Amino acid sequence: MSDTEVETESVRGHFITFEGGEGAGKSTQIKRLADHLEDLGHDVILTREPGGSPGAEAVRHVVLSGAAKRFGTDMEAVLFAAARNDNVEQIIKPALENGTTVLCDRFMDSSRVYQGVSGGVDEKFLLAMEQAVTEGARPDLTLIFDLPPEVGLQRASVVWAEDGPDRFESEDIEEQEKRRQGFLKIARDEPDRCVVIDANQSLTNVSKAVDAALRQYFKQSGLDYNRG
Ligand code: T5A
Repeated sequence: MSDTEVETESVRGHFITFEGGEGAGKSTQIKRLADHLEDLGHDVILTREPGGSPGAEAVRHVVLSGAAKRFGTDMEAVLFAAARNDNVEQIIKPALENGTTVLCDRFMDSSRVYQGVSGGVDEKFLLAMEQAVTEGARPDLTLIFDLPPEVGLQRASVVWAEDGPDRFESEDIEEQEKRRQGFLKIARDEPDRCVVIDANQSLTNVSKAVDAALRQYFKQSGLDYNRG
C-alpha cells in the first residue's frame, strides 16, 4: 500500500436468522423487523431457506413438494445444503461484506433439526456439510420461535396452498414436538448466539420480544440499535 492510500476497515453486516417449527410466525416477524430496522436507518436484506437465490429457489420446489422424499433423508439433506450454499454465495456473503444486515428465514439450524434430529441423518455428516456450505457465514444472532406444535400447525393451515401441507408440515405432532425440542436444545447449547422467543402470544407481544432481543444484541456488541 502506498503512503497516499488510506486503508479502510470494512464493517461486516449483522447476520440474523429466524428458526422454529411450522407456523411459528417467523415470516410475519422477519418482515416486521426488516421494516423496523429500515426505519431506524439500517441497510437490510431479507432472504429465506430453502431459497433466497434463483438456484436455491429451484431446489425449494423439489424438497418441499416431497419429490425427493423417496430418495431418503440423506439426499434431502444434501439438497438443502446445496440450496444453502447457493444462497450464501449469491446473496448472504456479498451483503454481509457490503455491511448490510441479513435477515434469513431459516438457516443451518433447520437442517440440524429437520434432517438431523427428526430425519436421522448422521450428525457428523450434517456438520461437515454445514461447515462446507456456510463458508464462514455463521449467524451472529438466532431467534428461535417456540410454541406448541398444535398451535403452529393450526396457524400454518390457514395459509396452506390448495394442495395442502408440504412435505414437512404433513408429519405428525410427535415428530413436530421432537423438532421443537431439537431447536430448544440448540438454544441451550449455544446461548451466546440463540434467543428463544415465546411465539405463543399476540403478534404485538412477539414483535416486542424480537425487538428486545435485537436491542440486547446491539448493546452487547457495543453498537447503537437506534442509529443504523
Ligand atoms: N426445512 C427448511 C428443512 O427441512 N431443512 C432446512 O434446512 C430448511 C431451511 C420450509 C420447510 O422446509 C423445512 C422446514 C419447513 O418445513 P416454509 O414454507 O418456508 O417451508 O415453512 P415455514 O418456515 O415453516 O413457514 P410457515 O409459514 O409454516 O411458518 P412461519 O413463517 O413461522 O409462520 P407465518 O409467519 O407464515 O405465520 C403463519 C400464520 O400464522 C399467523 C400468520 O398471520 C399466518 O397466517 N400468525 C399468528 N397468528 C396469531 N398469533 C401470532 N403471534 C401469529 N404469528 C403469525
